[in-house]
Amino acid sequence: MIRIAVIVVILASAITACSGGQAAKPLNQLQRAHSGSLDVVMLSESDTLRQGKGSLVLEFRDSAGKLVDVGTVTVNATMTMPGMAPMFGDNSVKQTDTKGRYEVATDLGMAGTWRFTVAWNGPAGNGSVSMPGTAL
Ligand SMILES: [Cu+2]
Repeated sequence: MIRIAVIVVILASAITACSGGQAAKPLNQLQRAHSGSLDVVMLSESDTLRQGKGSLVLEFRDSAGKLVDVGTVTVNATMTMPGMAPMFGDNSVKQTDTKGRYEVATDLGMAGTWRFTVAWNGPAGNGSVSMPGTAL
């Protein structure tokens, strides 16, 4: 009887897993920073950012957790290393069909901890936050 229950549970979870169809993979929150009433959230399909070409998602949320359209967004990534000139990542930001959510194509030339500066200018005013991000 227990064995049947286990099989039922496994089948149920398999069906749940498949019912997503072509829905996007769930995203992991990598970082979150506040600026006034805005939360800036960095998300990725994996647990880290990727060295070389990769991608991340930025979301802007109000204190109630709702997405906020912030207009134009820029992302700069730098890495400082002792005794070396700082490195710069190459990021291109694209607004998605969902207001307040942005896709960022990243190109991070080295594994390690990068410092991201996210700036915005639009309906929610302008501002910027800084957050770390680890590329592997
Ligand atoms: Cu470096």
